[in-house]
Amino acid sequence: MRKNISLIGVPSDIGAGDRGATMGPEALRVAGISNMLTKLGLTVKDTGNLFGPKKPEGTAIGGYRHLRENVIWCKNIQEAVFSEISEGNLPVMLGGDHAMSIGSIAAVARYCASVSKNLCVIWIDAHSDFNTCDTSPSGNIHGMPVAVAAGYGPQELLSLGHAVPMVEAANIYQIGIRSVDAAEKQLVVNAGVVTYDMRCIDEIGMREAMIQILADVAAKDAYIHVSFDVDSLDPTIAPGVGTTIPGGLTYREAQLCMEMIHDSGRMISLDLMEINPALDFQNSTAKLAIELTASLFGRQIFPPHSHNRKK
Ligand SMILES: [Mn+2]
Repeated sequence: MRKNISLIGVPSDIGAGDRGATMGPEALRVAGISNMLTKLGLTVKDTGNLFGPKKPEGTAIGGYRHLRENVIWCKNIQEAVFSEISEGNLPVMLGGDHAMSIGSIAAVARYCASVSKNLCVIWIDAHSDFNTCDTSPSGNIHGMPVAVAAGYGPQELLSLGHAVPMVEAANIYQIGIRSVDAAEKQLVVNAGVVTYDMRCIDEIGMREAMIQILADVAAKDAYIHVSFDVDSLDPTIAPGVGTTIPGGLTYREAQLCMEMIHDSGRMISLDLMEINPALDFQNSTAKLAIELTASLFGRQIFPPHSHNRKK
């Protein structure tokens, strides 16, 4: 894994229904993200925050809320993330609402294409985020980024990528899903996104789910972009999100997921998304996100399978 980490703050709530994800990047800094990564032996550069339009009032136009402003944000993100990843750094986007991942995935997909490497996306979320203007009840673009990455969406967003789709749907692995709109469900199935929903995690367990996903990624010899929406976690441990859905990932399920992604050695970029301090309790959700991110970057209780465990 790359050892030079570039933090990129994206204080946007432009794609969300609720206000407040604009404070996410600061919450992650206050919770100590730089310090944690440095302690793991990594070199950390905080590039500061990107700028973009503030959220205007208003409802959806043509099925999209604030499409023009979303495009400006995602274009800025695409440029910043591409620049960092091209210099050999590992970009970590501090969100911000999840629509911003359109920008980071556009950048990472462009980079992978430029070095002739396959890309897989591990999308950890309560929602599929696979709406289009025809299926979205709200028009909020943070419910659409996976659809855009897979080639479904408005031209203004699709054209941020090097190609359409940015990522093949079959290379997108979703974990923690438990809230999908009815019409959206059909799109996810038709597109061929790989879905490990909460029932699946209940039935086979996180370990088996990750073994399957990472074996698939290894067979494709791909880099991994991790897009982590903190609403994937159970709301009892992660209250600071706009769209809490019961029945989410437990602390240990999430930790094991992160630990196993780290062990693959394939992660090339990361989004930490949808932390909303306005809805949080004493910054606990940002602190939890830092705990999980530490595992993603190699913090271990013991080296796996190396100590005096009974065979
Ligand atoms: Mn999401």
